[in-house]
Order: sequence, then structure tokens, then C-alpha cells
Amino acid sequence: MSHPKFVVVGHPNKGKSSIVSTLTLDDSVAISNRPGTTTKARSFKLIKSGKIFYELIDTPGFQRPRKLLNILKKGEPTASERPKRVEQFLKDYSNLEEFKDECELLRPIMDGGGIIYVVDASKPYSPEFEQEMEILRFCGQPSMAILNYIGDGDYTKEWDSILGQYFRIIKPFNPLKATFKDHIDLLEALIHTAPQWKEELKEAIELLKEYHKEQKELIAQKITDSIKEALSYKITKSSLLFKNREDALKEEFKRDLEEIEERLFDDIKTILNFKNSAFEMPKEPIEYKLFSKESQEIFGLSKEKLLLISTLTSATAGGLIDLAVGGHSFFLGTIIGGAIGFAGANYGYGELSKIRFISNEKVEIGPVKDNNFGFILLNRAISFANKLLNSSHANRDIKQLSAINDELPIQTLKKFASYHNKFRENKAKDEDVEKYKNMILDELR
Ligand SMILES: Nc1nc2c(ncn2[C@@H]2O[C@H](COP(=O)(O)OP(=O)(O)OP(=O)(O)O)[C@@H](O)[C@H]2O)c(=O)[nH]1
Ligand SMILES: [Mg+2]
Repeated sequence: MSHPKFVVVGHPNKGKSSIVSTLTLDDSVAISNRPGTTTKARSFKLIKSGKIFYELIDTPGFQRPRKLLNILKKGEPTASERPKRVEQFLKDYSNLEEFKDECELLRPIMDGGGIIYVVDASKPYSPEFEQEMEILRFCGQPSMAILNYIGDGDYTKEWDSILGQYFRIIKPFNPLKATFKDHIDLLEALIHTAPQWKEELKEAIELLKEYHKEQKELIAQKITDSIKEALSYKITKSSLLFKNREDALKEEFKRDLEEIEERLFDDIKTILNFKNSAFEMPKEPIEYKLFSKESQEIFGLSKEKLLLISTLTSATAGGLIDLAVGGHSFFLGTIIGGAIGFAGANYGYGELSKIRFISNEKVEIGPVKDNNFGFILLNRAISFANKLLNSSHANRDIKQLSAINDELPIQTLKKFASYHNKFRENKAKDEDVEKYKNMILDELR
């Protein structure tokens, strides 16, 4: 059975490619503020597990609509003759430079694609658009119009009354700000546009909802695995290698933890189909760095909250862990080197870890015992995941981590803290991991 296929057409620079990118969850679609970015018709399919949900064809904008319309109208063809006229035009003009863009955009329509006509309703209507709409009507294919808003103006009323004469379905859709719900709503509108694909589109909507749920589940799982790994992380090295080189060992330890986070962020990007390098985590400004004073301030908990949690938590916390670890290693060997704190000398809530001799040959560092570390990782991961979950694939701005506004209730923080303790001590059971994952899932929007 054929899958739904729509051709996205319109004037140059009105957001056609942005719409294709958003609806196919594909950030490889070329978008720029320069008119004429798209020069060839190009197909993008939303495919999952080998199943094609639907196909969208990105096209160049109309260049010579008036001239083309005159050619098509010659001899005043009847309604039934019109599509044949377009076919004939494609035959006659396909090798000519003059109508290169028109041929690119009309061919996939005549091959059976439905039409999505895009206008910028932040700018006023002008008669040249009428010629484009007339041409599209010649094709005799099902069609809908999308009102995009690139600037701040609002000429919806004006556009509505004109588009209404050509299209049965008119829908506002902002490809840069579209949420998952907007995406689904647009697919619903496509059902009314092209009833011949009703069943396929309905199925696509259901599959897309499932896919979205799966993506969130996967992200929550990855965040859980990553925090568990980071909180229990330690390295053991030959003491000869690091004799008098404690700083190098500390740096290696921190670098490894940063890498665990980087891998998580890459995994989240992959799950959500973000491949474009514009989404690379920037290293500046400093708050992006895991071990920075700023990161601790933005993503960590306040001293007061930490204290409250540690007094509420029955599991070991804060100072107790310090003693436990210190005492333990005391019997095995001597604690050497300074403790590793966060970047700010006077700011740190606690030490990250101490370097310990665990025998004459071996030194060990980790796991991190500062209670805030788990929360910093957690908040950064949730911030990153939510940023991408709410980012359309057409939005090519560099993504930035931002502070989490709605602070979690103290009971939730307490639960997180107790799981963090279990992770650190490698005492988490499968059910703990599952519960932690579900708590993360609750935070994904
Ligand atoms: N603010 C805002 N900008 C948008 C929106 N949609 C598109 N743009 C911007 O408008 C410009 C053109 O977008 P494209 O998607 O490349 O437009 P196009 O119609 O494919 O352009 P051509 O391929 O040149 O015909 C880009 O700079 C987009 O970022 C929108 O909804 N809001
Ligand atoms: Mg384009």
C-alpha cells in the first residue's frame, strides 16, 4: 500500500524546508534565511523500524508564476484538461533553465503527491501569490495551506479570506516552535486534506505517539544508567605511576566523569534524531562545564536544601560518607594528596573524592562523595533532555543548558538523594533502578 506523500510548496524563503524538517524530525534539511536555499526537489521520509510513516518532498520556491500561469491558461482549458496541461508543460520545459524551479516543484505533485502550500502570514498578501495558487489548482491534487509566521506581523484575516477560496483546510503552524501536539494536530489536518490516506495517516499518528513515548523511556533509562555509572565511578591505578603526580590522577578522574556525561548527551541526541553539529555542547561559557562553580550554582542544590535532605534521609549522607570512606581507607592505607573539590576554592560544598593507597602498589580515587554531585548531574541531564525534547528539528540555534525553574519538592529530592547513595555504594537493586528511571520520566516534558 502506498504511504502518504505530500509536496511542500510556496514562495521562496517562507519556511517550506523548516516545515519538512520539523515534520520528518530531520535536522539535515537545508534551511537558511537566503531565498533560493532549496534548488532541487528532495524527498524526506519519516521511517521507524522499516515502516514509512509518511513522505514529504521539499521543493524550491516559485520563480516565474505569472509566466507559467499564462502558458497553462492558453486556450482556456476545461477543469478536466488542466492536469494534462501541467503534464505537457513538464514535458516541454523540463530541460529549460527558465522554469527549472517550477519543474522541480510540479513534478512530484504530478507524480501523486498531495500539496502543502506555505505562506508567511506575518507579511501582507499580494497578488503574485494568487498566480501560485492558480497553478496549484491546475494540478488537481488534494491540498492544504499552512500559515507560517516568520516575522512579528499578523495578517491572518487577510490571508484566510484569500486562501479560503483555494484551500479547504488552512492551518497555522510554526515549524520553529511546534510542539509534539502541534505536530499531531497537523497530521490530523492532513487526514481531512487527503482522505485517500486516511487509514495510513491515522496509523502514522498512533505510531508517532508510541515512538515519542519510547523515546522518553529510552532517555530516562540512559540518564539513569549514566548517573548510576558516574556516582559509583572510581579508578584504580598503579601507585608508582602516580607517585607525586596526584594532580594528573585527579584530572583523569574528572575527565572520565565528564566523558560519561558527554556520552549521555550524545545518546540523547541520537535518540531524538539530532545529528547536526550545531547542537554540539559548547564549552564556553563556563557553566557548560560539569566541574565548574557556575554549574554547581545553577544545577546544584543550595546548602540549606542539602542539609535538609541529609537530616531527612536515613541513608548515609554528607559527613557520614566522608567518615565511612575515610575510615575504611585508613585501615587499608594512607590517604594521600588533597581532596578534589569543585572549581571554586571557597564555594565547594564538599570534596569530590580523596586519593587513597589501597595497597602498596595501588592507588584509588572515587567514587564522588559530595551529595550535590548527583543533583548536578541529574539537573543537567534533565535540562538537556527537555531542551531537545522541546526543540524542533528546524531550529538550528545552538542549544544551551538552562537552569531548572520549578524546583522539586523536598520529598522528591530526598528520594533522589537516597537512590544516589545506593548508586554510589553499588547497592541499588533492579527495582531501585526502575523506580529512579520512572522518577526521571516524570521530569521529562
Ligand atoms: N521566526 C521564524 N523563522 C522562521 C520560521 N520558519 C522559517 N523561518 C526562517 O525563515 C528562513 C527561511 O526558512 P526555510 O525553511 O529555509 O524557507 P524555504 O521556504 O525552504 O526557503 P527556500 O528554500 O529558499 O525557498 C530561515 O531563516 C528560517 O529559520 C518561523 O516559523 N519563525
Ligand atoms: Mg527550502
